[in-house]
Amino acid sequence: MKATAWAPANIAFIKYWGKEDEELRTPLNDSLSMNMSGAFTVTTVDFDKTLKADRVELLGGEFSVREKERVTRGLDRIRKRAGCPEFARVATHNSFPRGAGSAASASGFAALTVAAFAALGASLPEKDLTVFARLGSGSACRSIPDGFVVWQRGIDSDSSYAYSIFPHDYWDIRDFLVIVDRSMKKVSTTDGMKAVKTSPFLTERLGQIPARMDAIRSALTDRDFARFGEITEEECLDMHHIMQTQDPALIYWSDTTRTIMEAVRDWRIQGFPVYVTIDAGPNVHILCEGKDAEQVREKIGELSGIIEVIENHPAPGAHVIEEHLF
Ligand code: 2P0
Repeated sequence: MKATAWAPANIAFIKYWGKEDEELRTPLNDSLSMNMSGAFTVTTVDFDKTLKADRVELLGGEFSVREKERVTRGLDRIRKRAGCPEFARVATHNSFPRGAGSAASASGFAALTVAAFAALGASLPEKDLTVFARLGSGSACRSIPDGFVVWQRGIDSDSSYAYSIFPHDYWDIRDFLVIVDRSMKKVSTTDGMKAVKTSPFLTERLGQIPARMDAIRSALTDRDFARFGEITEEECLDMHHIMQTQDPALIYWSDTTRTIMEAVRDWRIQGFPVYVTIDAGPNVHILCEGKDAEQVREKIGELSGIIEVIENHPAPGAHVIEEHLF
């Protein structure tokens, strides 16, 4: 009744910002992401009939009451599906700071879903696993399939699932996650997204997403990095424009965020094919191709105000591993 899973965080190139249904966490639009090799969660789940309640533990940190309840609700859904009445002991370890954008809930719910079903001996199709992960945290569904992943909006819960479009070894894109602030954000993504419809620009954004999805898929198919980077930056700025024009406005960038965005633009003018994307926080993802990684690493080393850099290449999706946390 015990199993452990590894799950990557993922970085979205076409972003999820806004829900169709708050409870089901179905999104307003399709999104597209890449799994991150260096930012991941390992979770062990043990269903134990001697327990009187779930015991949920974050190694090297502390879950809030709200986070623990969210994990318990996730376990309840899994218990119901697998027909198991037992409570579980859960231990989780993250390889990266929890305030790093939305990454921890994505890898966290992907790892929890895969570990819990494995502990119960239930083998679900990948599609169903992505739906269960999505119910815990929307972006978590994208951390289950391999490599480069699309989460389709769908028309209901069952049709809003994620699938791989290219495996992790398809293209050596590097994502340098530049941490400029380790603290937890003041407004959670779940709360921030609730106000999305107050932005007067949302309808326009949603109208542009299908063409942007087609364009980025064809840039990936052609391995056209400049095209891929342009679409990624355009999309990042568009999502932050929505955030900044919501009521109340959500401004996640810090001065260091802006300085890094400008530095990357300068590097591009100097001839380096390098682009940025930013999630719901001040940290910056700097993207380049593997062949340029060494030079970009050096350039990042010259920036000031940086706490930590996590270098990522495309990673496999969530999977069971043999080594348990307890
Ligand atoms: C994304 N984000 O596509 C975007 C970019 C944040 C900015 O997915 O409420 O933490 O748990 O479904 O999954 C953050 O969303 O939100 C997110 P919930 P989640 O990666």
